[in-house]
Amino acid sequence: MDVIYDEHLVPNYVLPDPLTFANGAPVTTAEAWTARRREILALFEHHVYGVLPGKPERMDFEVTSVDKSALSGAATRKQVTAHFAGNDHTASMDILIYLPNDHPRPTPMFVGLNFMGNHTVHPDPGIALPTSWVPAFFPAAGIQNNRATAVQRGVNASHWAVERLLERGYGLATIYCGDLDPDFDDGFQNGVHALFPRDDSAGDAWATLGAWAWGLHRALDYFETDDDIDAGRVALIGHSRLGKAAVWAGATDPRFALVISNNSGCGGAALSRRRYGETVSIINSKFPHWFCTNFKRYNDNEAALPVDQHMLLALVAPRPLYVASAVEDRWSDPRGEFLSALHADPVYRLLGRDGLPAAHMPDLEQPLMGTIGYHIRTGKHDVTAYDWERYLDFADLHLQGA
Ligand code: GTR
Repeated sequence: MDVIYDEHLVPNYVLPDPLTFANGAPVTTAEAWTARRREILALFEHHVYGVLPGKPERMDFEVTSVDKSALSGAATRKQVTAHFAGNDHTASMDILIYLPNDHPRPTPMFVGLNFMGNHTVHPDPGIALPTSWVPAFFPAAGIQNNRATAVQRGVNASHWAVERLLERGYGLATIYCGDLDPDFDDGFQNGVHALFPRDDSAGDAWATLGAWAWGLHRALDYFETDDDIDAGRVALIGHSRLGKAAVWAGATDPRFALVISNNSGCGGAALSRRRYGETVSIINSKFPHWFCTNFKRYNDNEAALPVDQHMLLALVAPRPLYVASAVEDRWSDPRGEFLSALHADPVYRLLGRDGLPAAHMPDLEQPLMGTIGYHIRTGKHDVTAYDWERYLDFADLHLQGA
């Protein structure tokens, strides 16, 4: 089927109402929302992302290096390996952390997964190279046999405004997503899936997005043990497929104080029922390992989904939520991302928050900053300096009380 890039071709659809219980009863109080929230979470687990396990049998954190004068003295760089064991398997993830030296501790943080290895987020030569499988997204950048080399140091630095974060008083923590689960379909043998017995008899076993979200939860477990980090002020951010994982992680773990979706598109912030750009059936065929088995039932059958993605965003309420789009990123359906935020708004209002301060999609680079934030910027699918400045403004508003 042709990809829809024309608003006139978007089918008519009816969204499920986050504020109506499955039995038809209305949700009119914050207490009732707590029960409805549990219902919606269970629907996303069963039909979309699969059920996340909790902590593994064993987990410990090893601080492998601390450099108090990293980045010409602007930052303290810590590297921490989280070791996991369970089900006769082991796995580990490396957390790269920068903390600003010129701001008081404990530090409010941004945390997000990266696509290709911690060493790609900044040219800093002190960052350890990953030893796990890495994708050859930039073949020219010297990836051989899916192993990282020093040649890729900093190749994704434009996605990570490290110096700006530090200047504005925030720390950054990042983890290579492939430490948790390499991004290919291997039947869930590698990565952290092996730490738990697998039972997919109900079609709702966790898949790759789930493993990535799980790793973010474990990162927060680490932050809670680190006196330099303010674990109560952690903003979770993710771009694209890692934005899908970030929103799922934020929806399933209320310890994250703020959640940011950068161009997360289908299976992230965008409404599935619009079928604009990437659809459920396209994503499930290209990436069969991202979502749970049951999600395949909704290929070209979105109307049968008991949820849509505005309900995922509503699971973040009443915490601050920011959704960002890019005008040329039609594959991610910018309007569908906006509408999702708009249709999450009634839940924020029920909980006494101001929600999204607009009824219509704003013009380019006219950010909306309520408890829900939104912008659409010029340009393509990417994370840019413009995006980061808005996330920092939003974090100042909600995490610093400025
Ligand atoms: C695309 C995929 C999108 C998005 C993107 C990315 O190929 O269709 O859903 O996740 O990759 O992660 O950059």
